[in-house]
Amino acid sequence: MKLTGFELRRVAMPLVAPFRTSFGTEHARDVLLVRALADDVEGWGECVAGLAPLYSSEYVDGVAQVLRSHLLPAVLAAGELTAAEVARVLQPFQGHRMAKGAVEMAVLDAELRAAGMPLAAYLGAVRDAVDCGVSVGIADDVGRLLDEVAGYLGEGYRRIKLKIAPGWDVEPVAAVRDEFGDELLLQVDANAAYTLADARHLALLDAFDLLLIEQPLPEEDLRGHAALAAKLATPVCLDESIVSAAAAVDAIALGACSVVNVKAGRVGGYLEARRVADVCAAHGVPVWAGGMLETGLGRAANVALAALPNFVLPGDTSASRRYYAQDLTTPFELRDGRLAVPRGAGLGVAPLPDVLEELTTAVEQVTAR
Ligand code: OSB
Ligand code: MG
Repeated sequence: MKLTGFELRRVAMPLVAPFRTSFGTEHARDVLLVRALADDVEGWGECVAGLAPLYSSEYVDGVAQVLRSHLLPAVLAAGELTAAEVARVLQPFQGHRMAKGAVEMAVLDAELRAAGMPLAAYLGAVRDAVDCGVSVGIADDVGRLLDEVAGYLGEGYRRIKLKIAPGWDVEPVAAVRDEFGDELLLQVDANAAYTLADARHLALLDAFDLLLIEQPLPEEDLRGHAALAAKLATPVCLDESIVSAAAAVDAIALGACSVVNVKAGRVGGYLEARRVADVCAAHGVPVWAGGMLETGLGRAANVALAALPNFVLPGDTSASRRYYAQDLTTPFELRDGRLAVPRGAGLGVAPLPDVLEELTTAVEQVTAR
């Protein structure tokens, strides 16, 4: 594919309700979209970085800066290239995986559209619909949490993930288990809010038969996760720590996790995400598709990823309405607790032109120099 340029676009996406985690409360996403332009085709990438570097070191203004000054000029200077070659062209630049992932996604969408191939088929999907869970933020009180969970279960979600933090862990988990019964697939996500000194407290969660506890300790603390995993009956799953397939291999070898949350943005793109799933499969470690409050663009790609063979647990691939009153694409709707894998070429979805125009706050062109 010979690219003629890129467009960087910022889109204001208000959330239907504030989303509170151990690292902060999000009211809206300031989404950075990367549009890859070629002669006869275009492709869309969505960057998952948040407003502030709270989940990871990347944040949306920083991503825009590294894209315009470094990454996009390098891709344009490389001339003819395939999406699979984008990571090699960007390899000299350290880190900035969310930025790299957004570029690769845009080039991949353009390439697959030109070839008439759906992303799911390209990645090796084995399902045409995926089981969906929902990630439930920290609530003001347990009563409100139970109402929220009841609403999601009424919509058909097949698994509930509760965000936890010190002071909001055993009590809400016990209440949800008590209210909705032993059959409910239930897991928790700490977003790195605990320390190894909390091991005895976290072991209290063992009583609730959770599918997993996600990222209890800081991103770089693989040894701490291994030590914690040895003290818990609840399986430890890693999110923030798994920044590459190599990191997944190390984490598994150390005994730091027995489940992995796969997010393309966090590992530098959907191709590396597939490698993460592959190395996990080789070690008998199940994976599931995480999410970063994506619009319909990122959601389409996450659903395609979740259709791969080793994605055996329901993902954080929720319907559009769980996040946005107006999605950027035709909304994803839950059917019997599942989302259909898009069938069209590339992402299989594109921004609705009027909605995109209305929500766009800034546009910038980056062309070859
Ligand atoms: O840790 O999985 C996480 C959202 C933003 C940043 C980090 C996380 C999340 C979620 C929501 O849990 C997942 C989703 O529904 O997209
Ligand atoms: Mg997480």
